[in-house]
Amino acid sequence: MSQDLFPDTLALPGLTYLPGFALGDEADLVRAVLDVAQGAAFRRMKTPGGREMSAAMTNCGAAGWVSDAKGYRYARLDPLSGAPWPEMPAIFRALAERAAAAGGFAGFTPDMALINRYEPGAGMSLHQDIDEQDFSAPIVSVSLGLPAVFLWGGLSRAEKPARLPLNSGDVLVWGGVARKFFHGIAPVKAGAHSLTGTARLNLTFRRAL
Ligand code: MD6
Ligand code: FE
Repeated sequence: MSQDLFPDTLALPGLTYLPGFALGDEADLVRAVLDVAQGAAFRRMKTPGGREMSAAMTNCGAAGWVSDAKGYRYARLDPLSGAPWPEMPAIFRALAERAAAAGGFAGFTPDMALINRYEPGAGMSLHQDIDEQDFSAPIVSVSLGLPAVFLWGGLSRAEKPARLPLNSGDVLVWGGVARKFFHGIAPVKAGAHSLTGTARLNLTFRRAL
């Protein structure tokens, strides 16, 4: 269709928006998040500056993203338990690979997923994802539960971000020229969702190691 009022993908340079791409998998994905959290609990990490982040996090796969007084990094062991992070659920990997292909990154296989949980009022200030080894790999981001507004900046923190509303089941694939763009999440508004209750969950699949 040449004039599609409701495109099922929207591509900005380096960012592909796949609305509803994960809708059929929502319930299984939420169950898998709860499984991961049984092995590696959600926790609110501290920034290197000593502030507690408002989103709670956990990880699965070969490494986990961690933040503490020593800085931001990927760690093969969960600092809370001293054990490896839970394995990545098969449904996570399958979805991430399908979405990456839909976003122009066929062949991407994530080695880990960072899972963020936002309760109302929690958000994430503008940041770059630059702790990974391989910037040729994209990031695949899956939203579940309460809606949120994604803030989409540029290569400098000073650029005023665009605001992209995200709903449960929406997927972003992100890489190439935009791989190091600043981005964030506006404070999540209170609400209720049948699968996640009062929370928004976000999965970001990465090639970290
Ligand atoms: C979030 N996401 O949606 C936070 N980073 O909860 C991110 O920080 C993010 O969605 C890189 C690529 C996609 C993302
Ligand atoms: Fe990020």
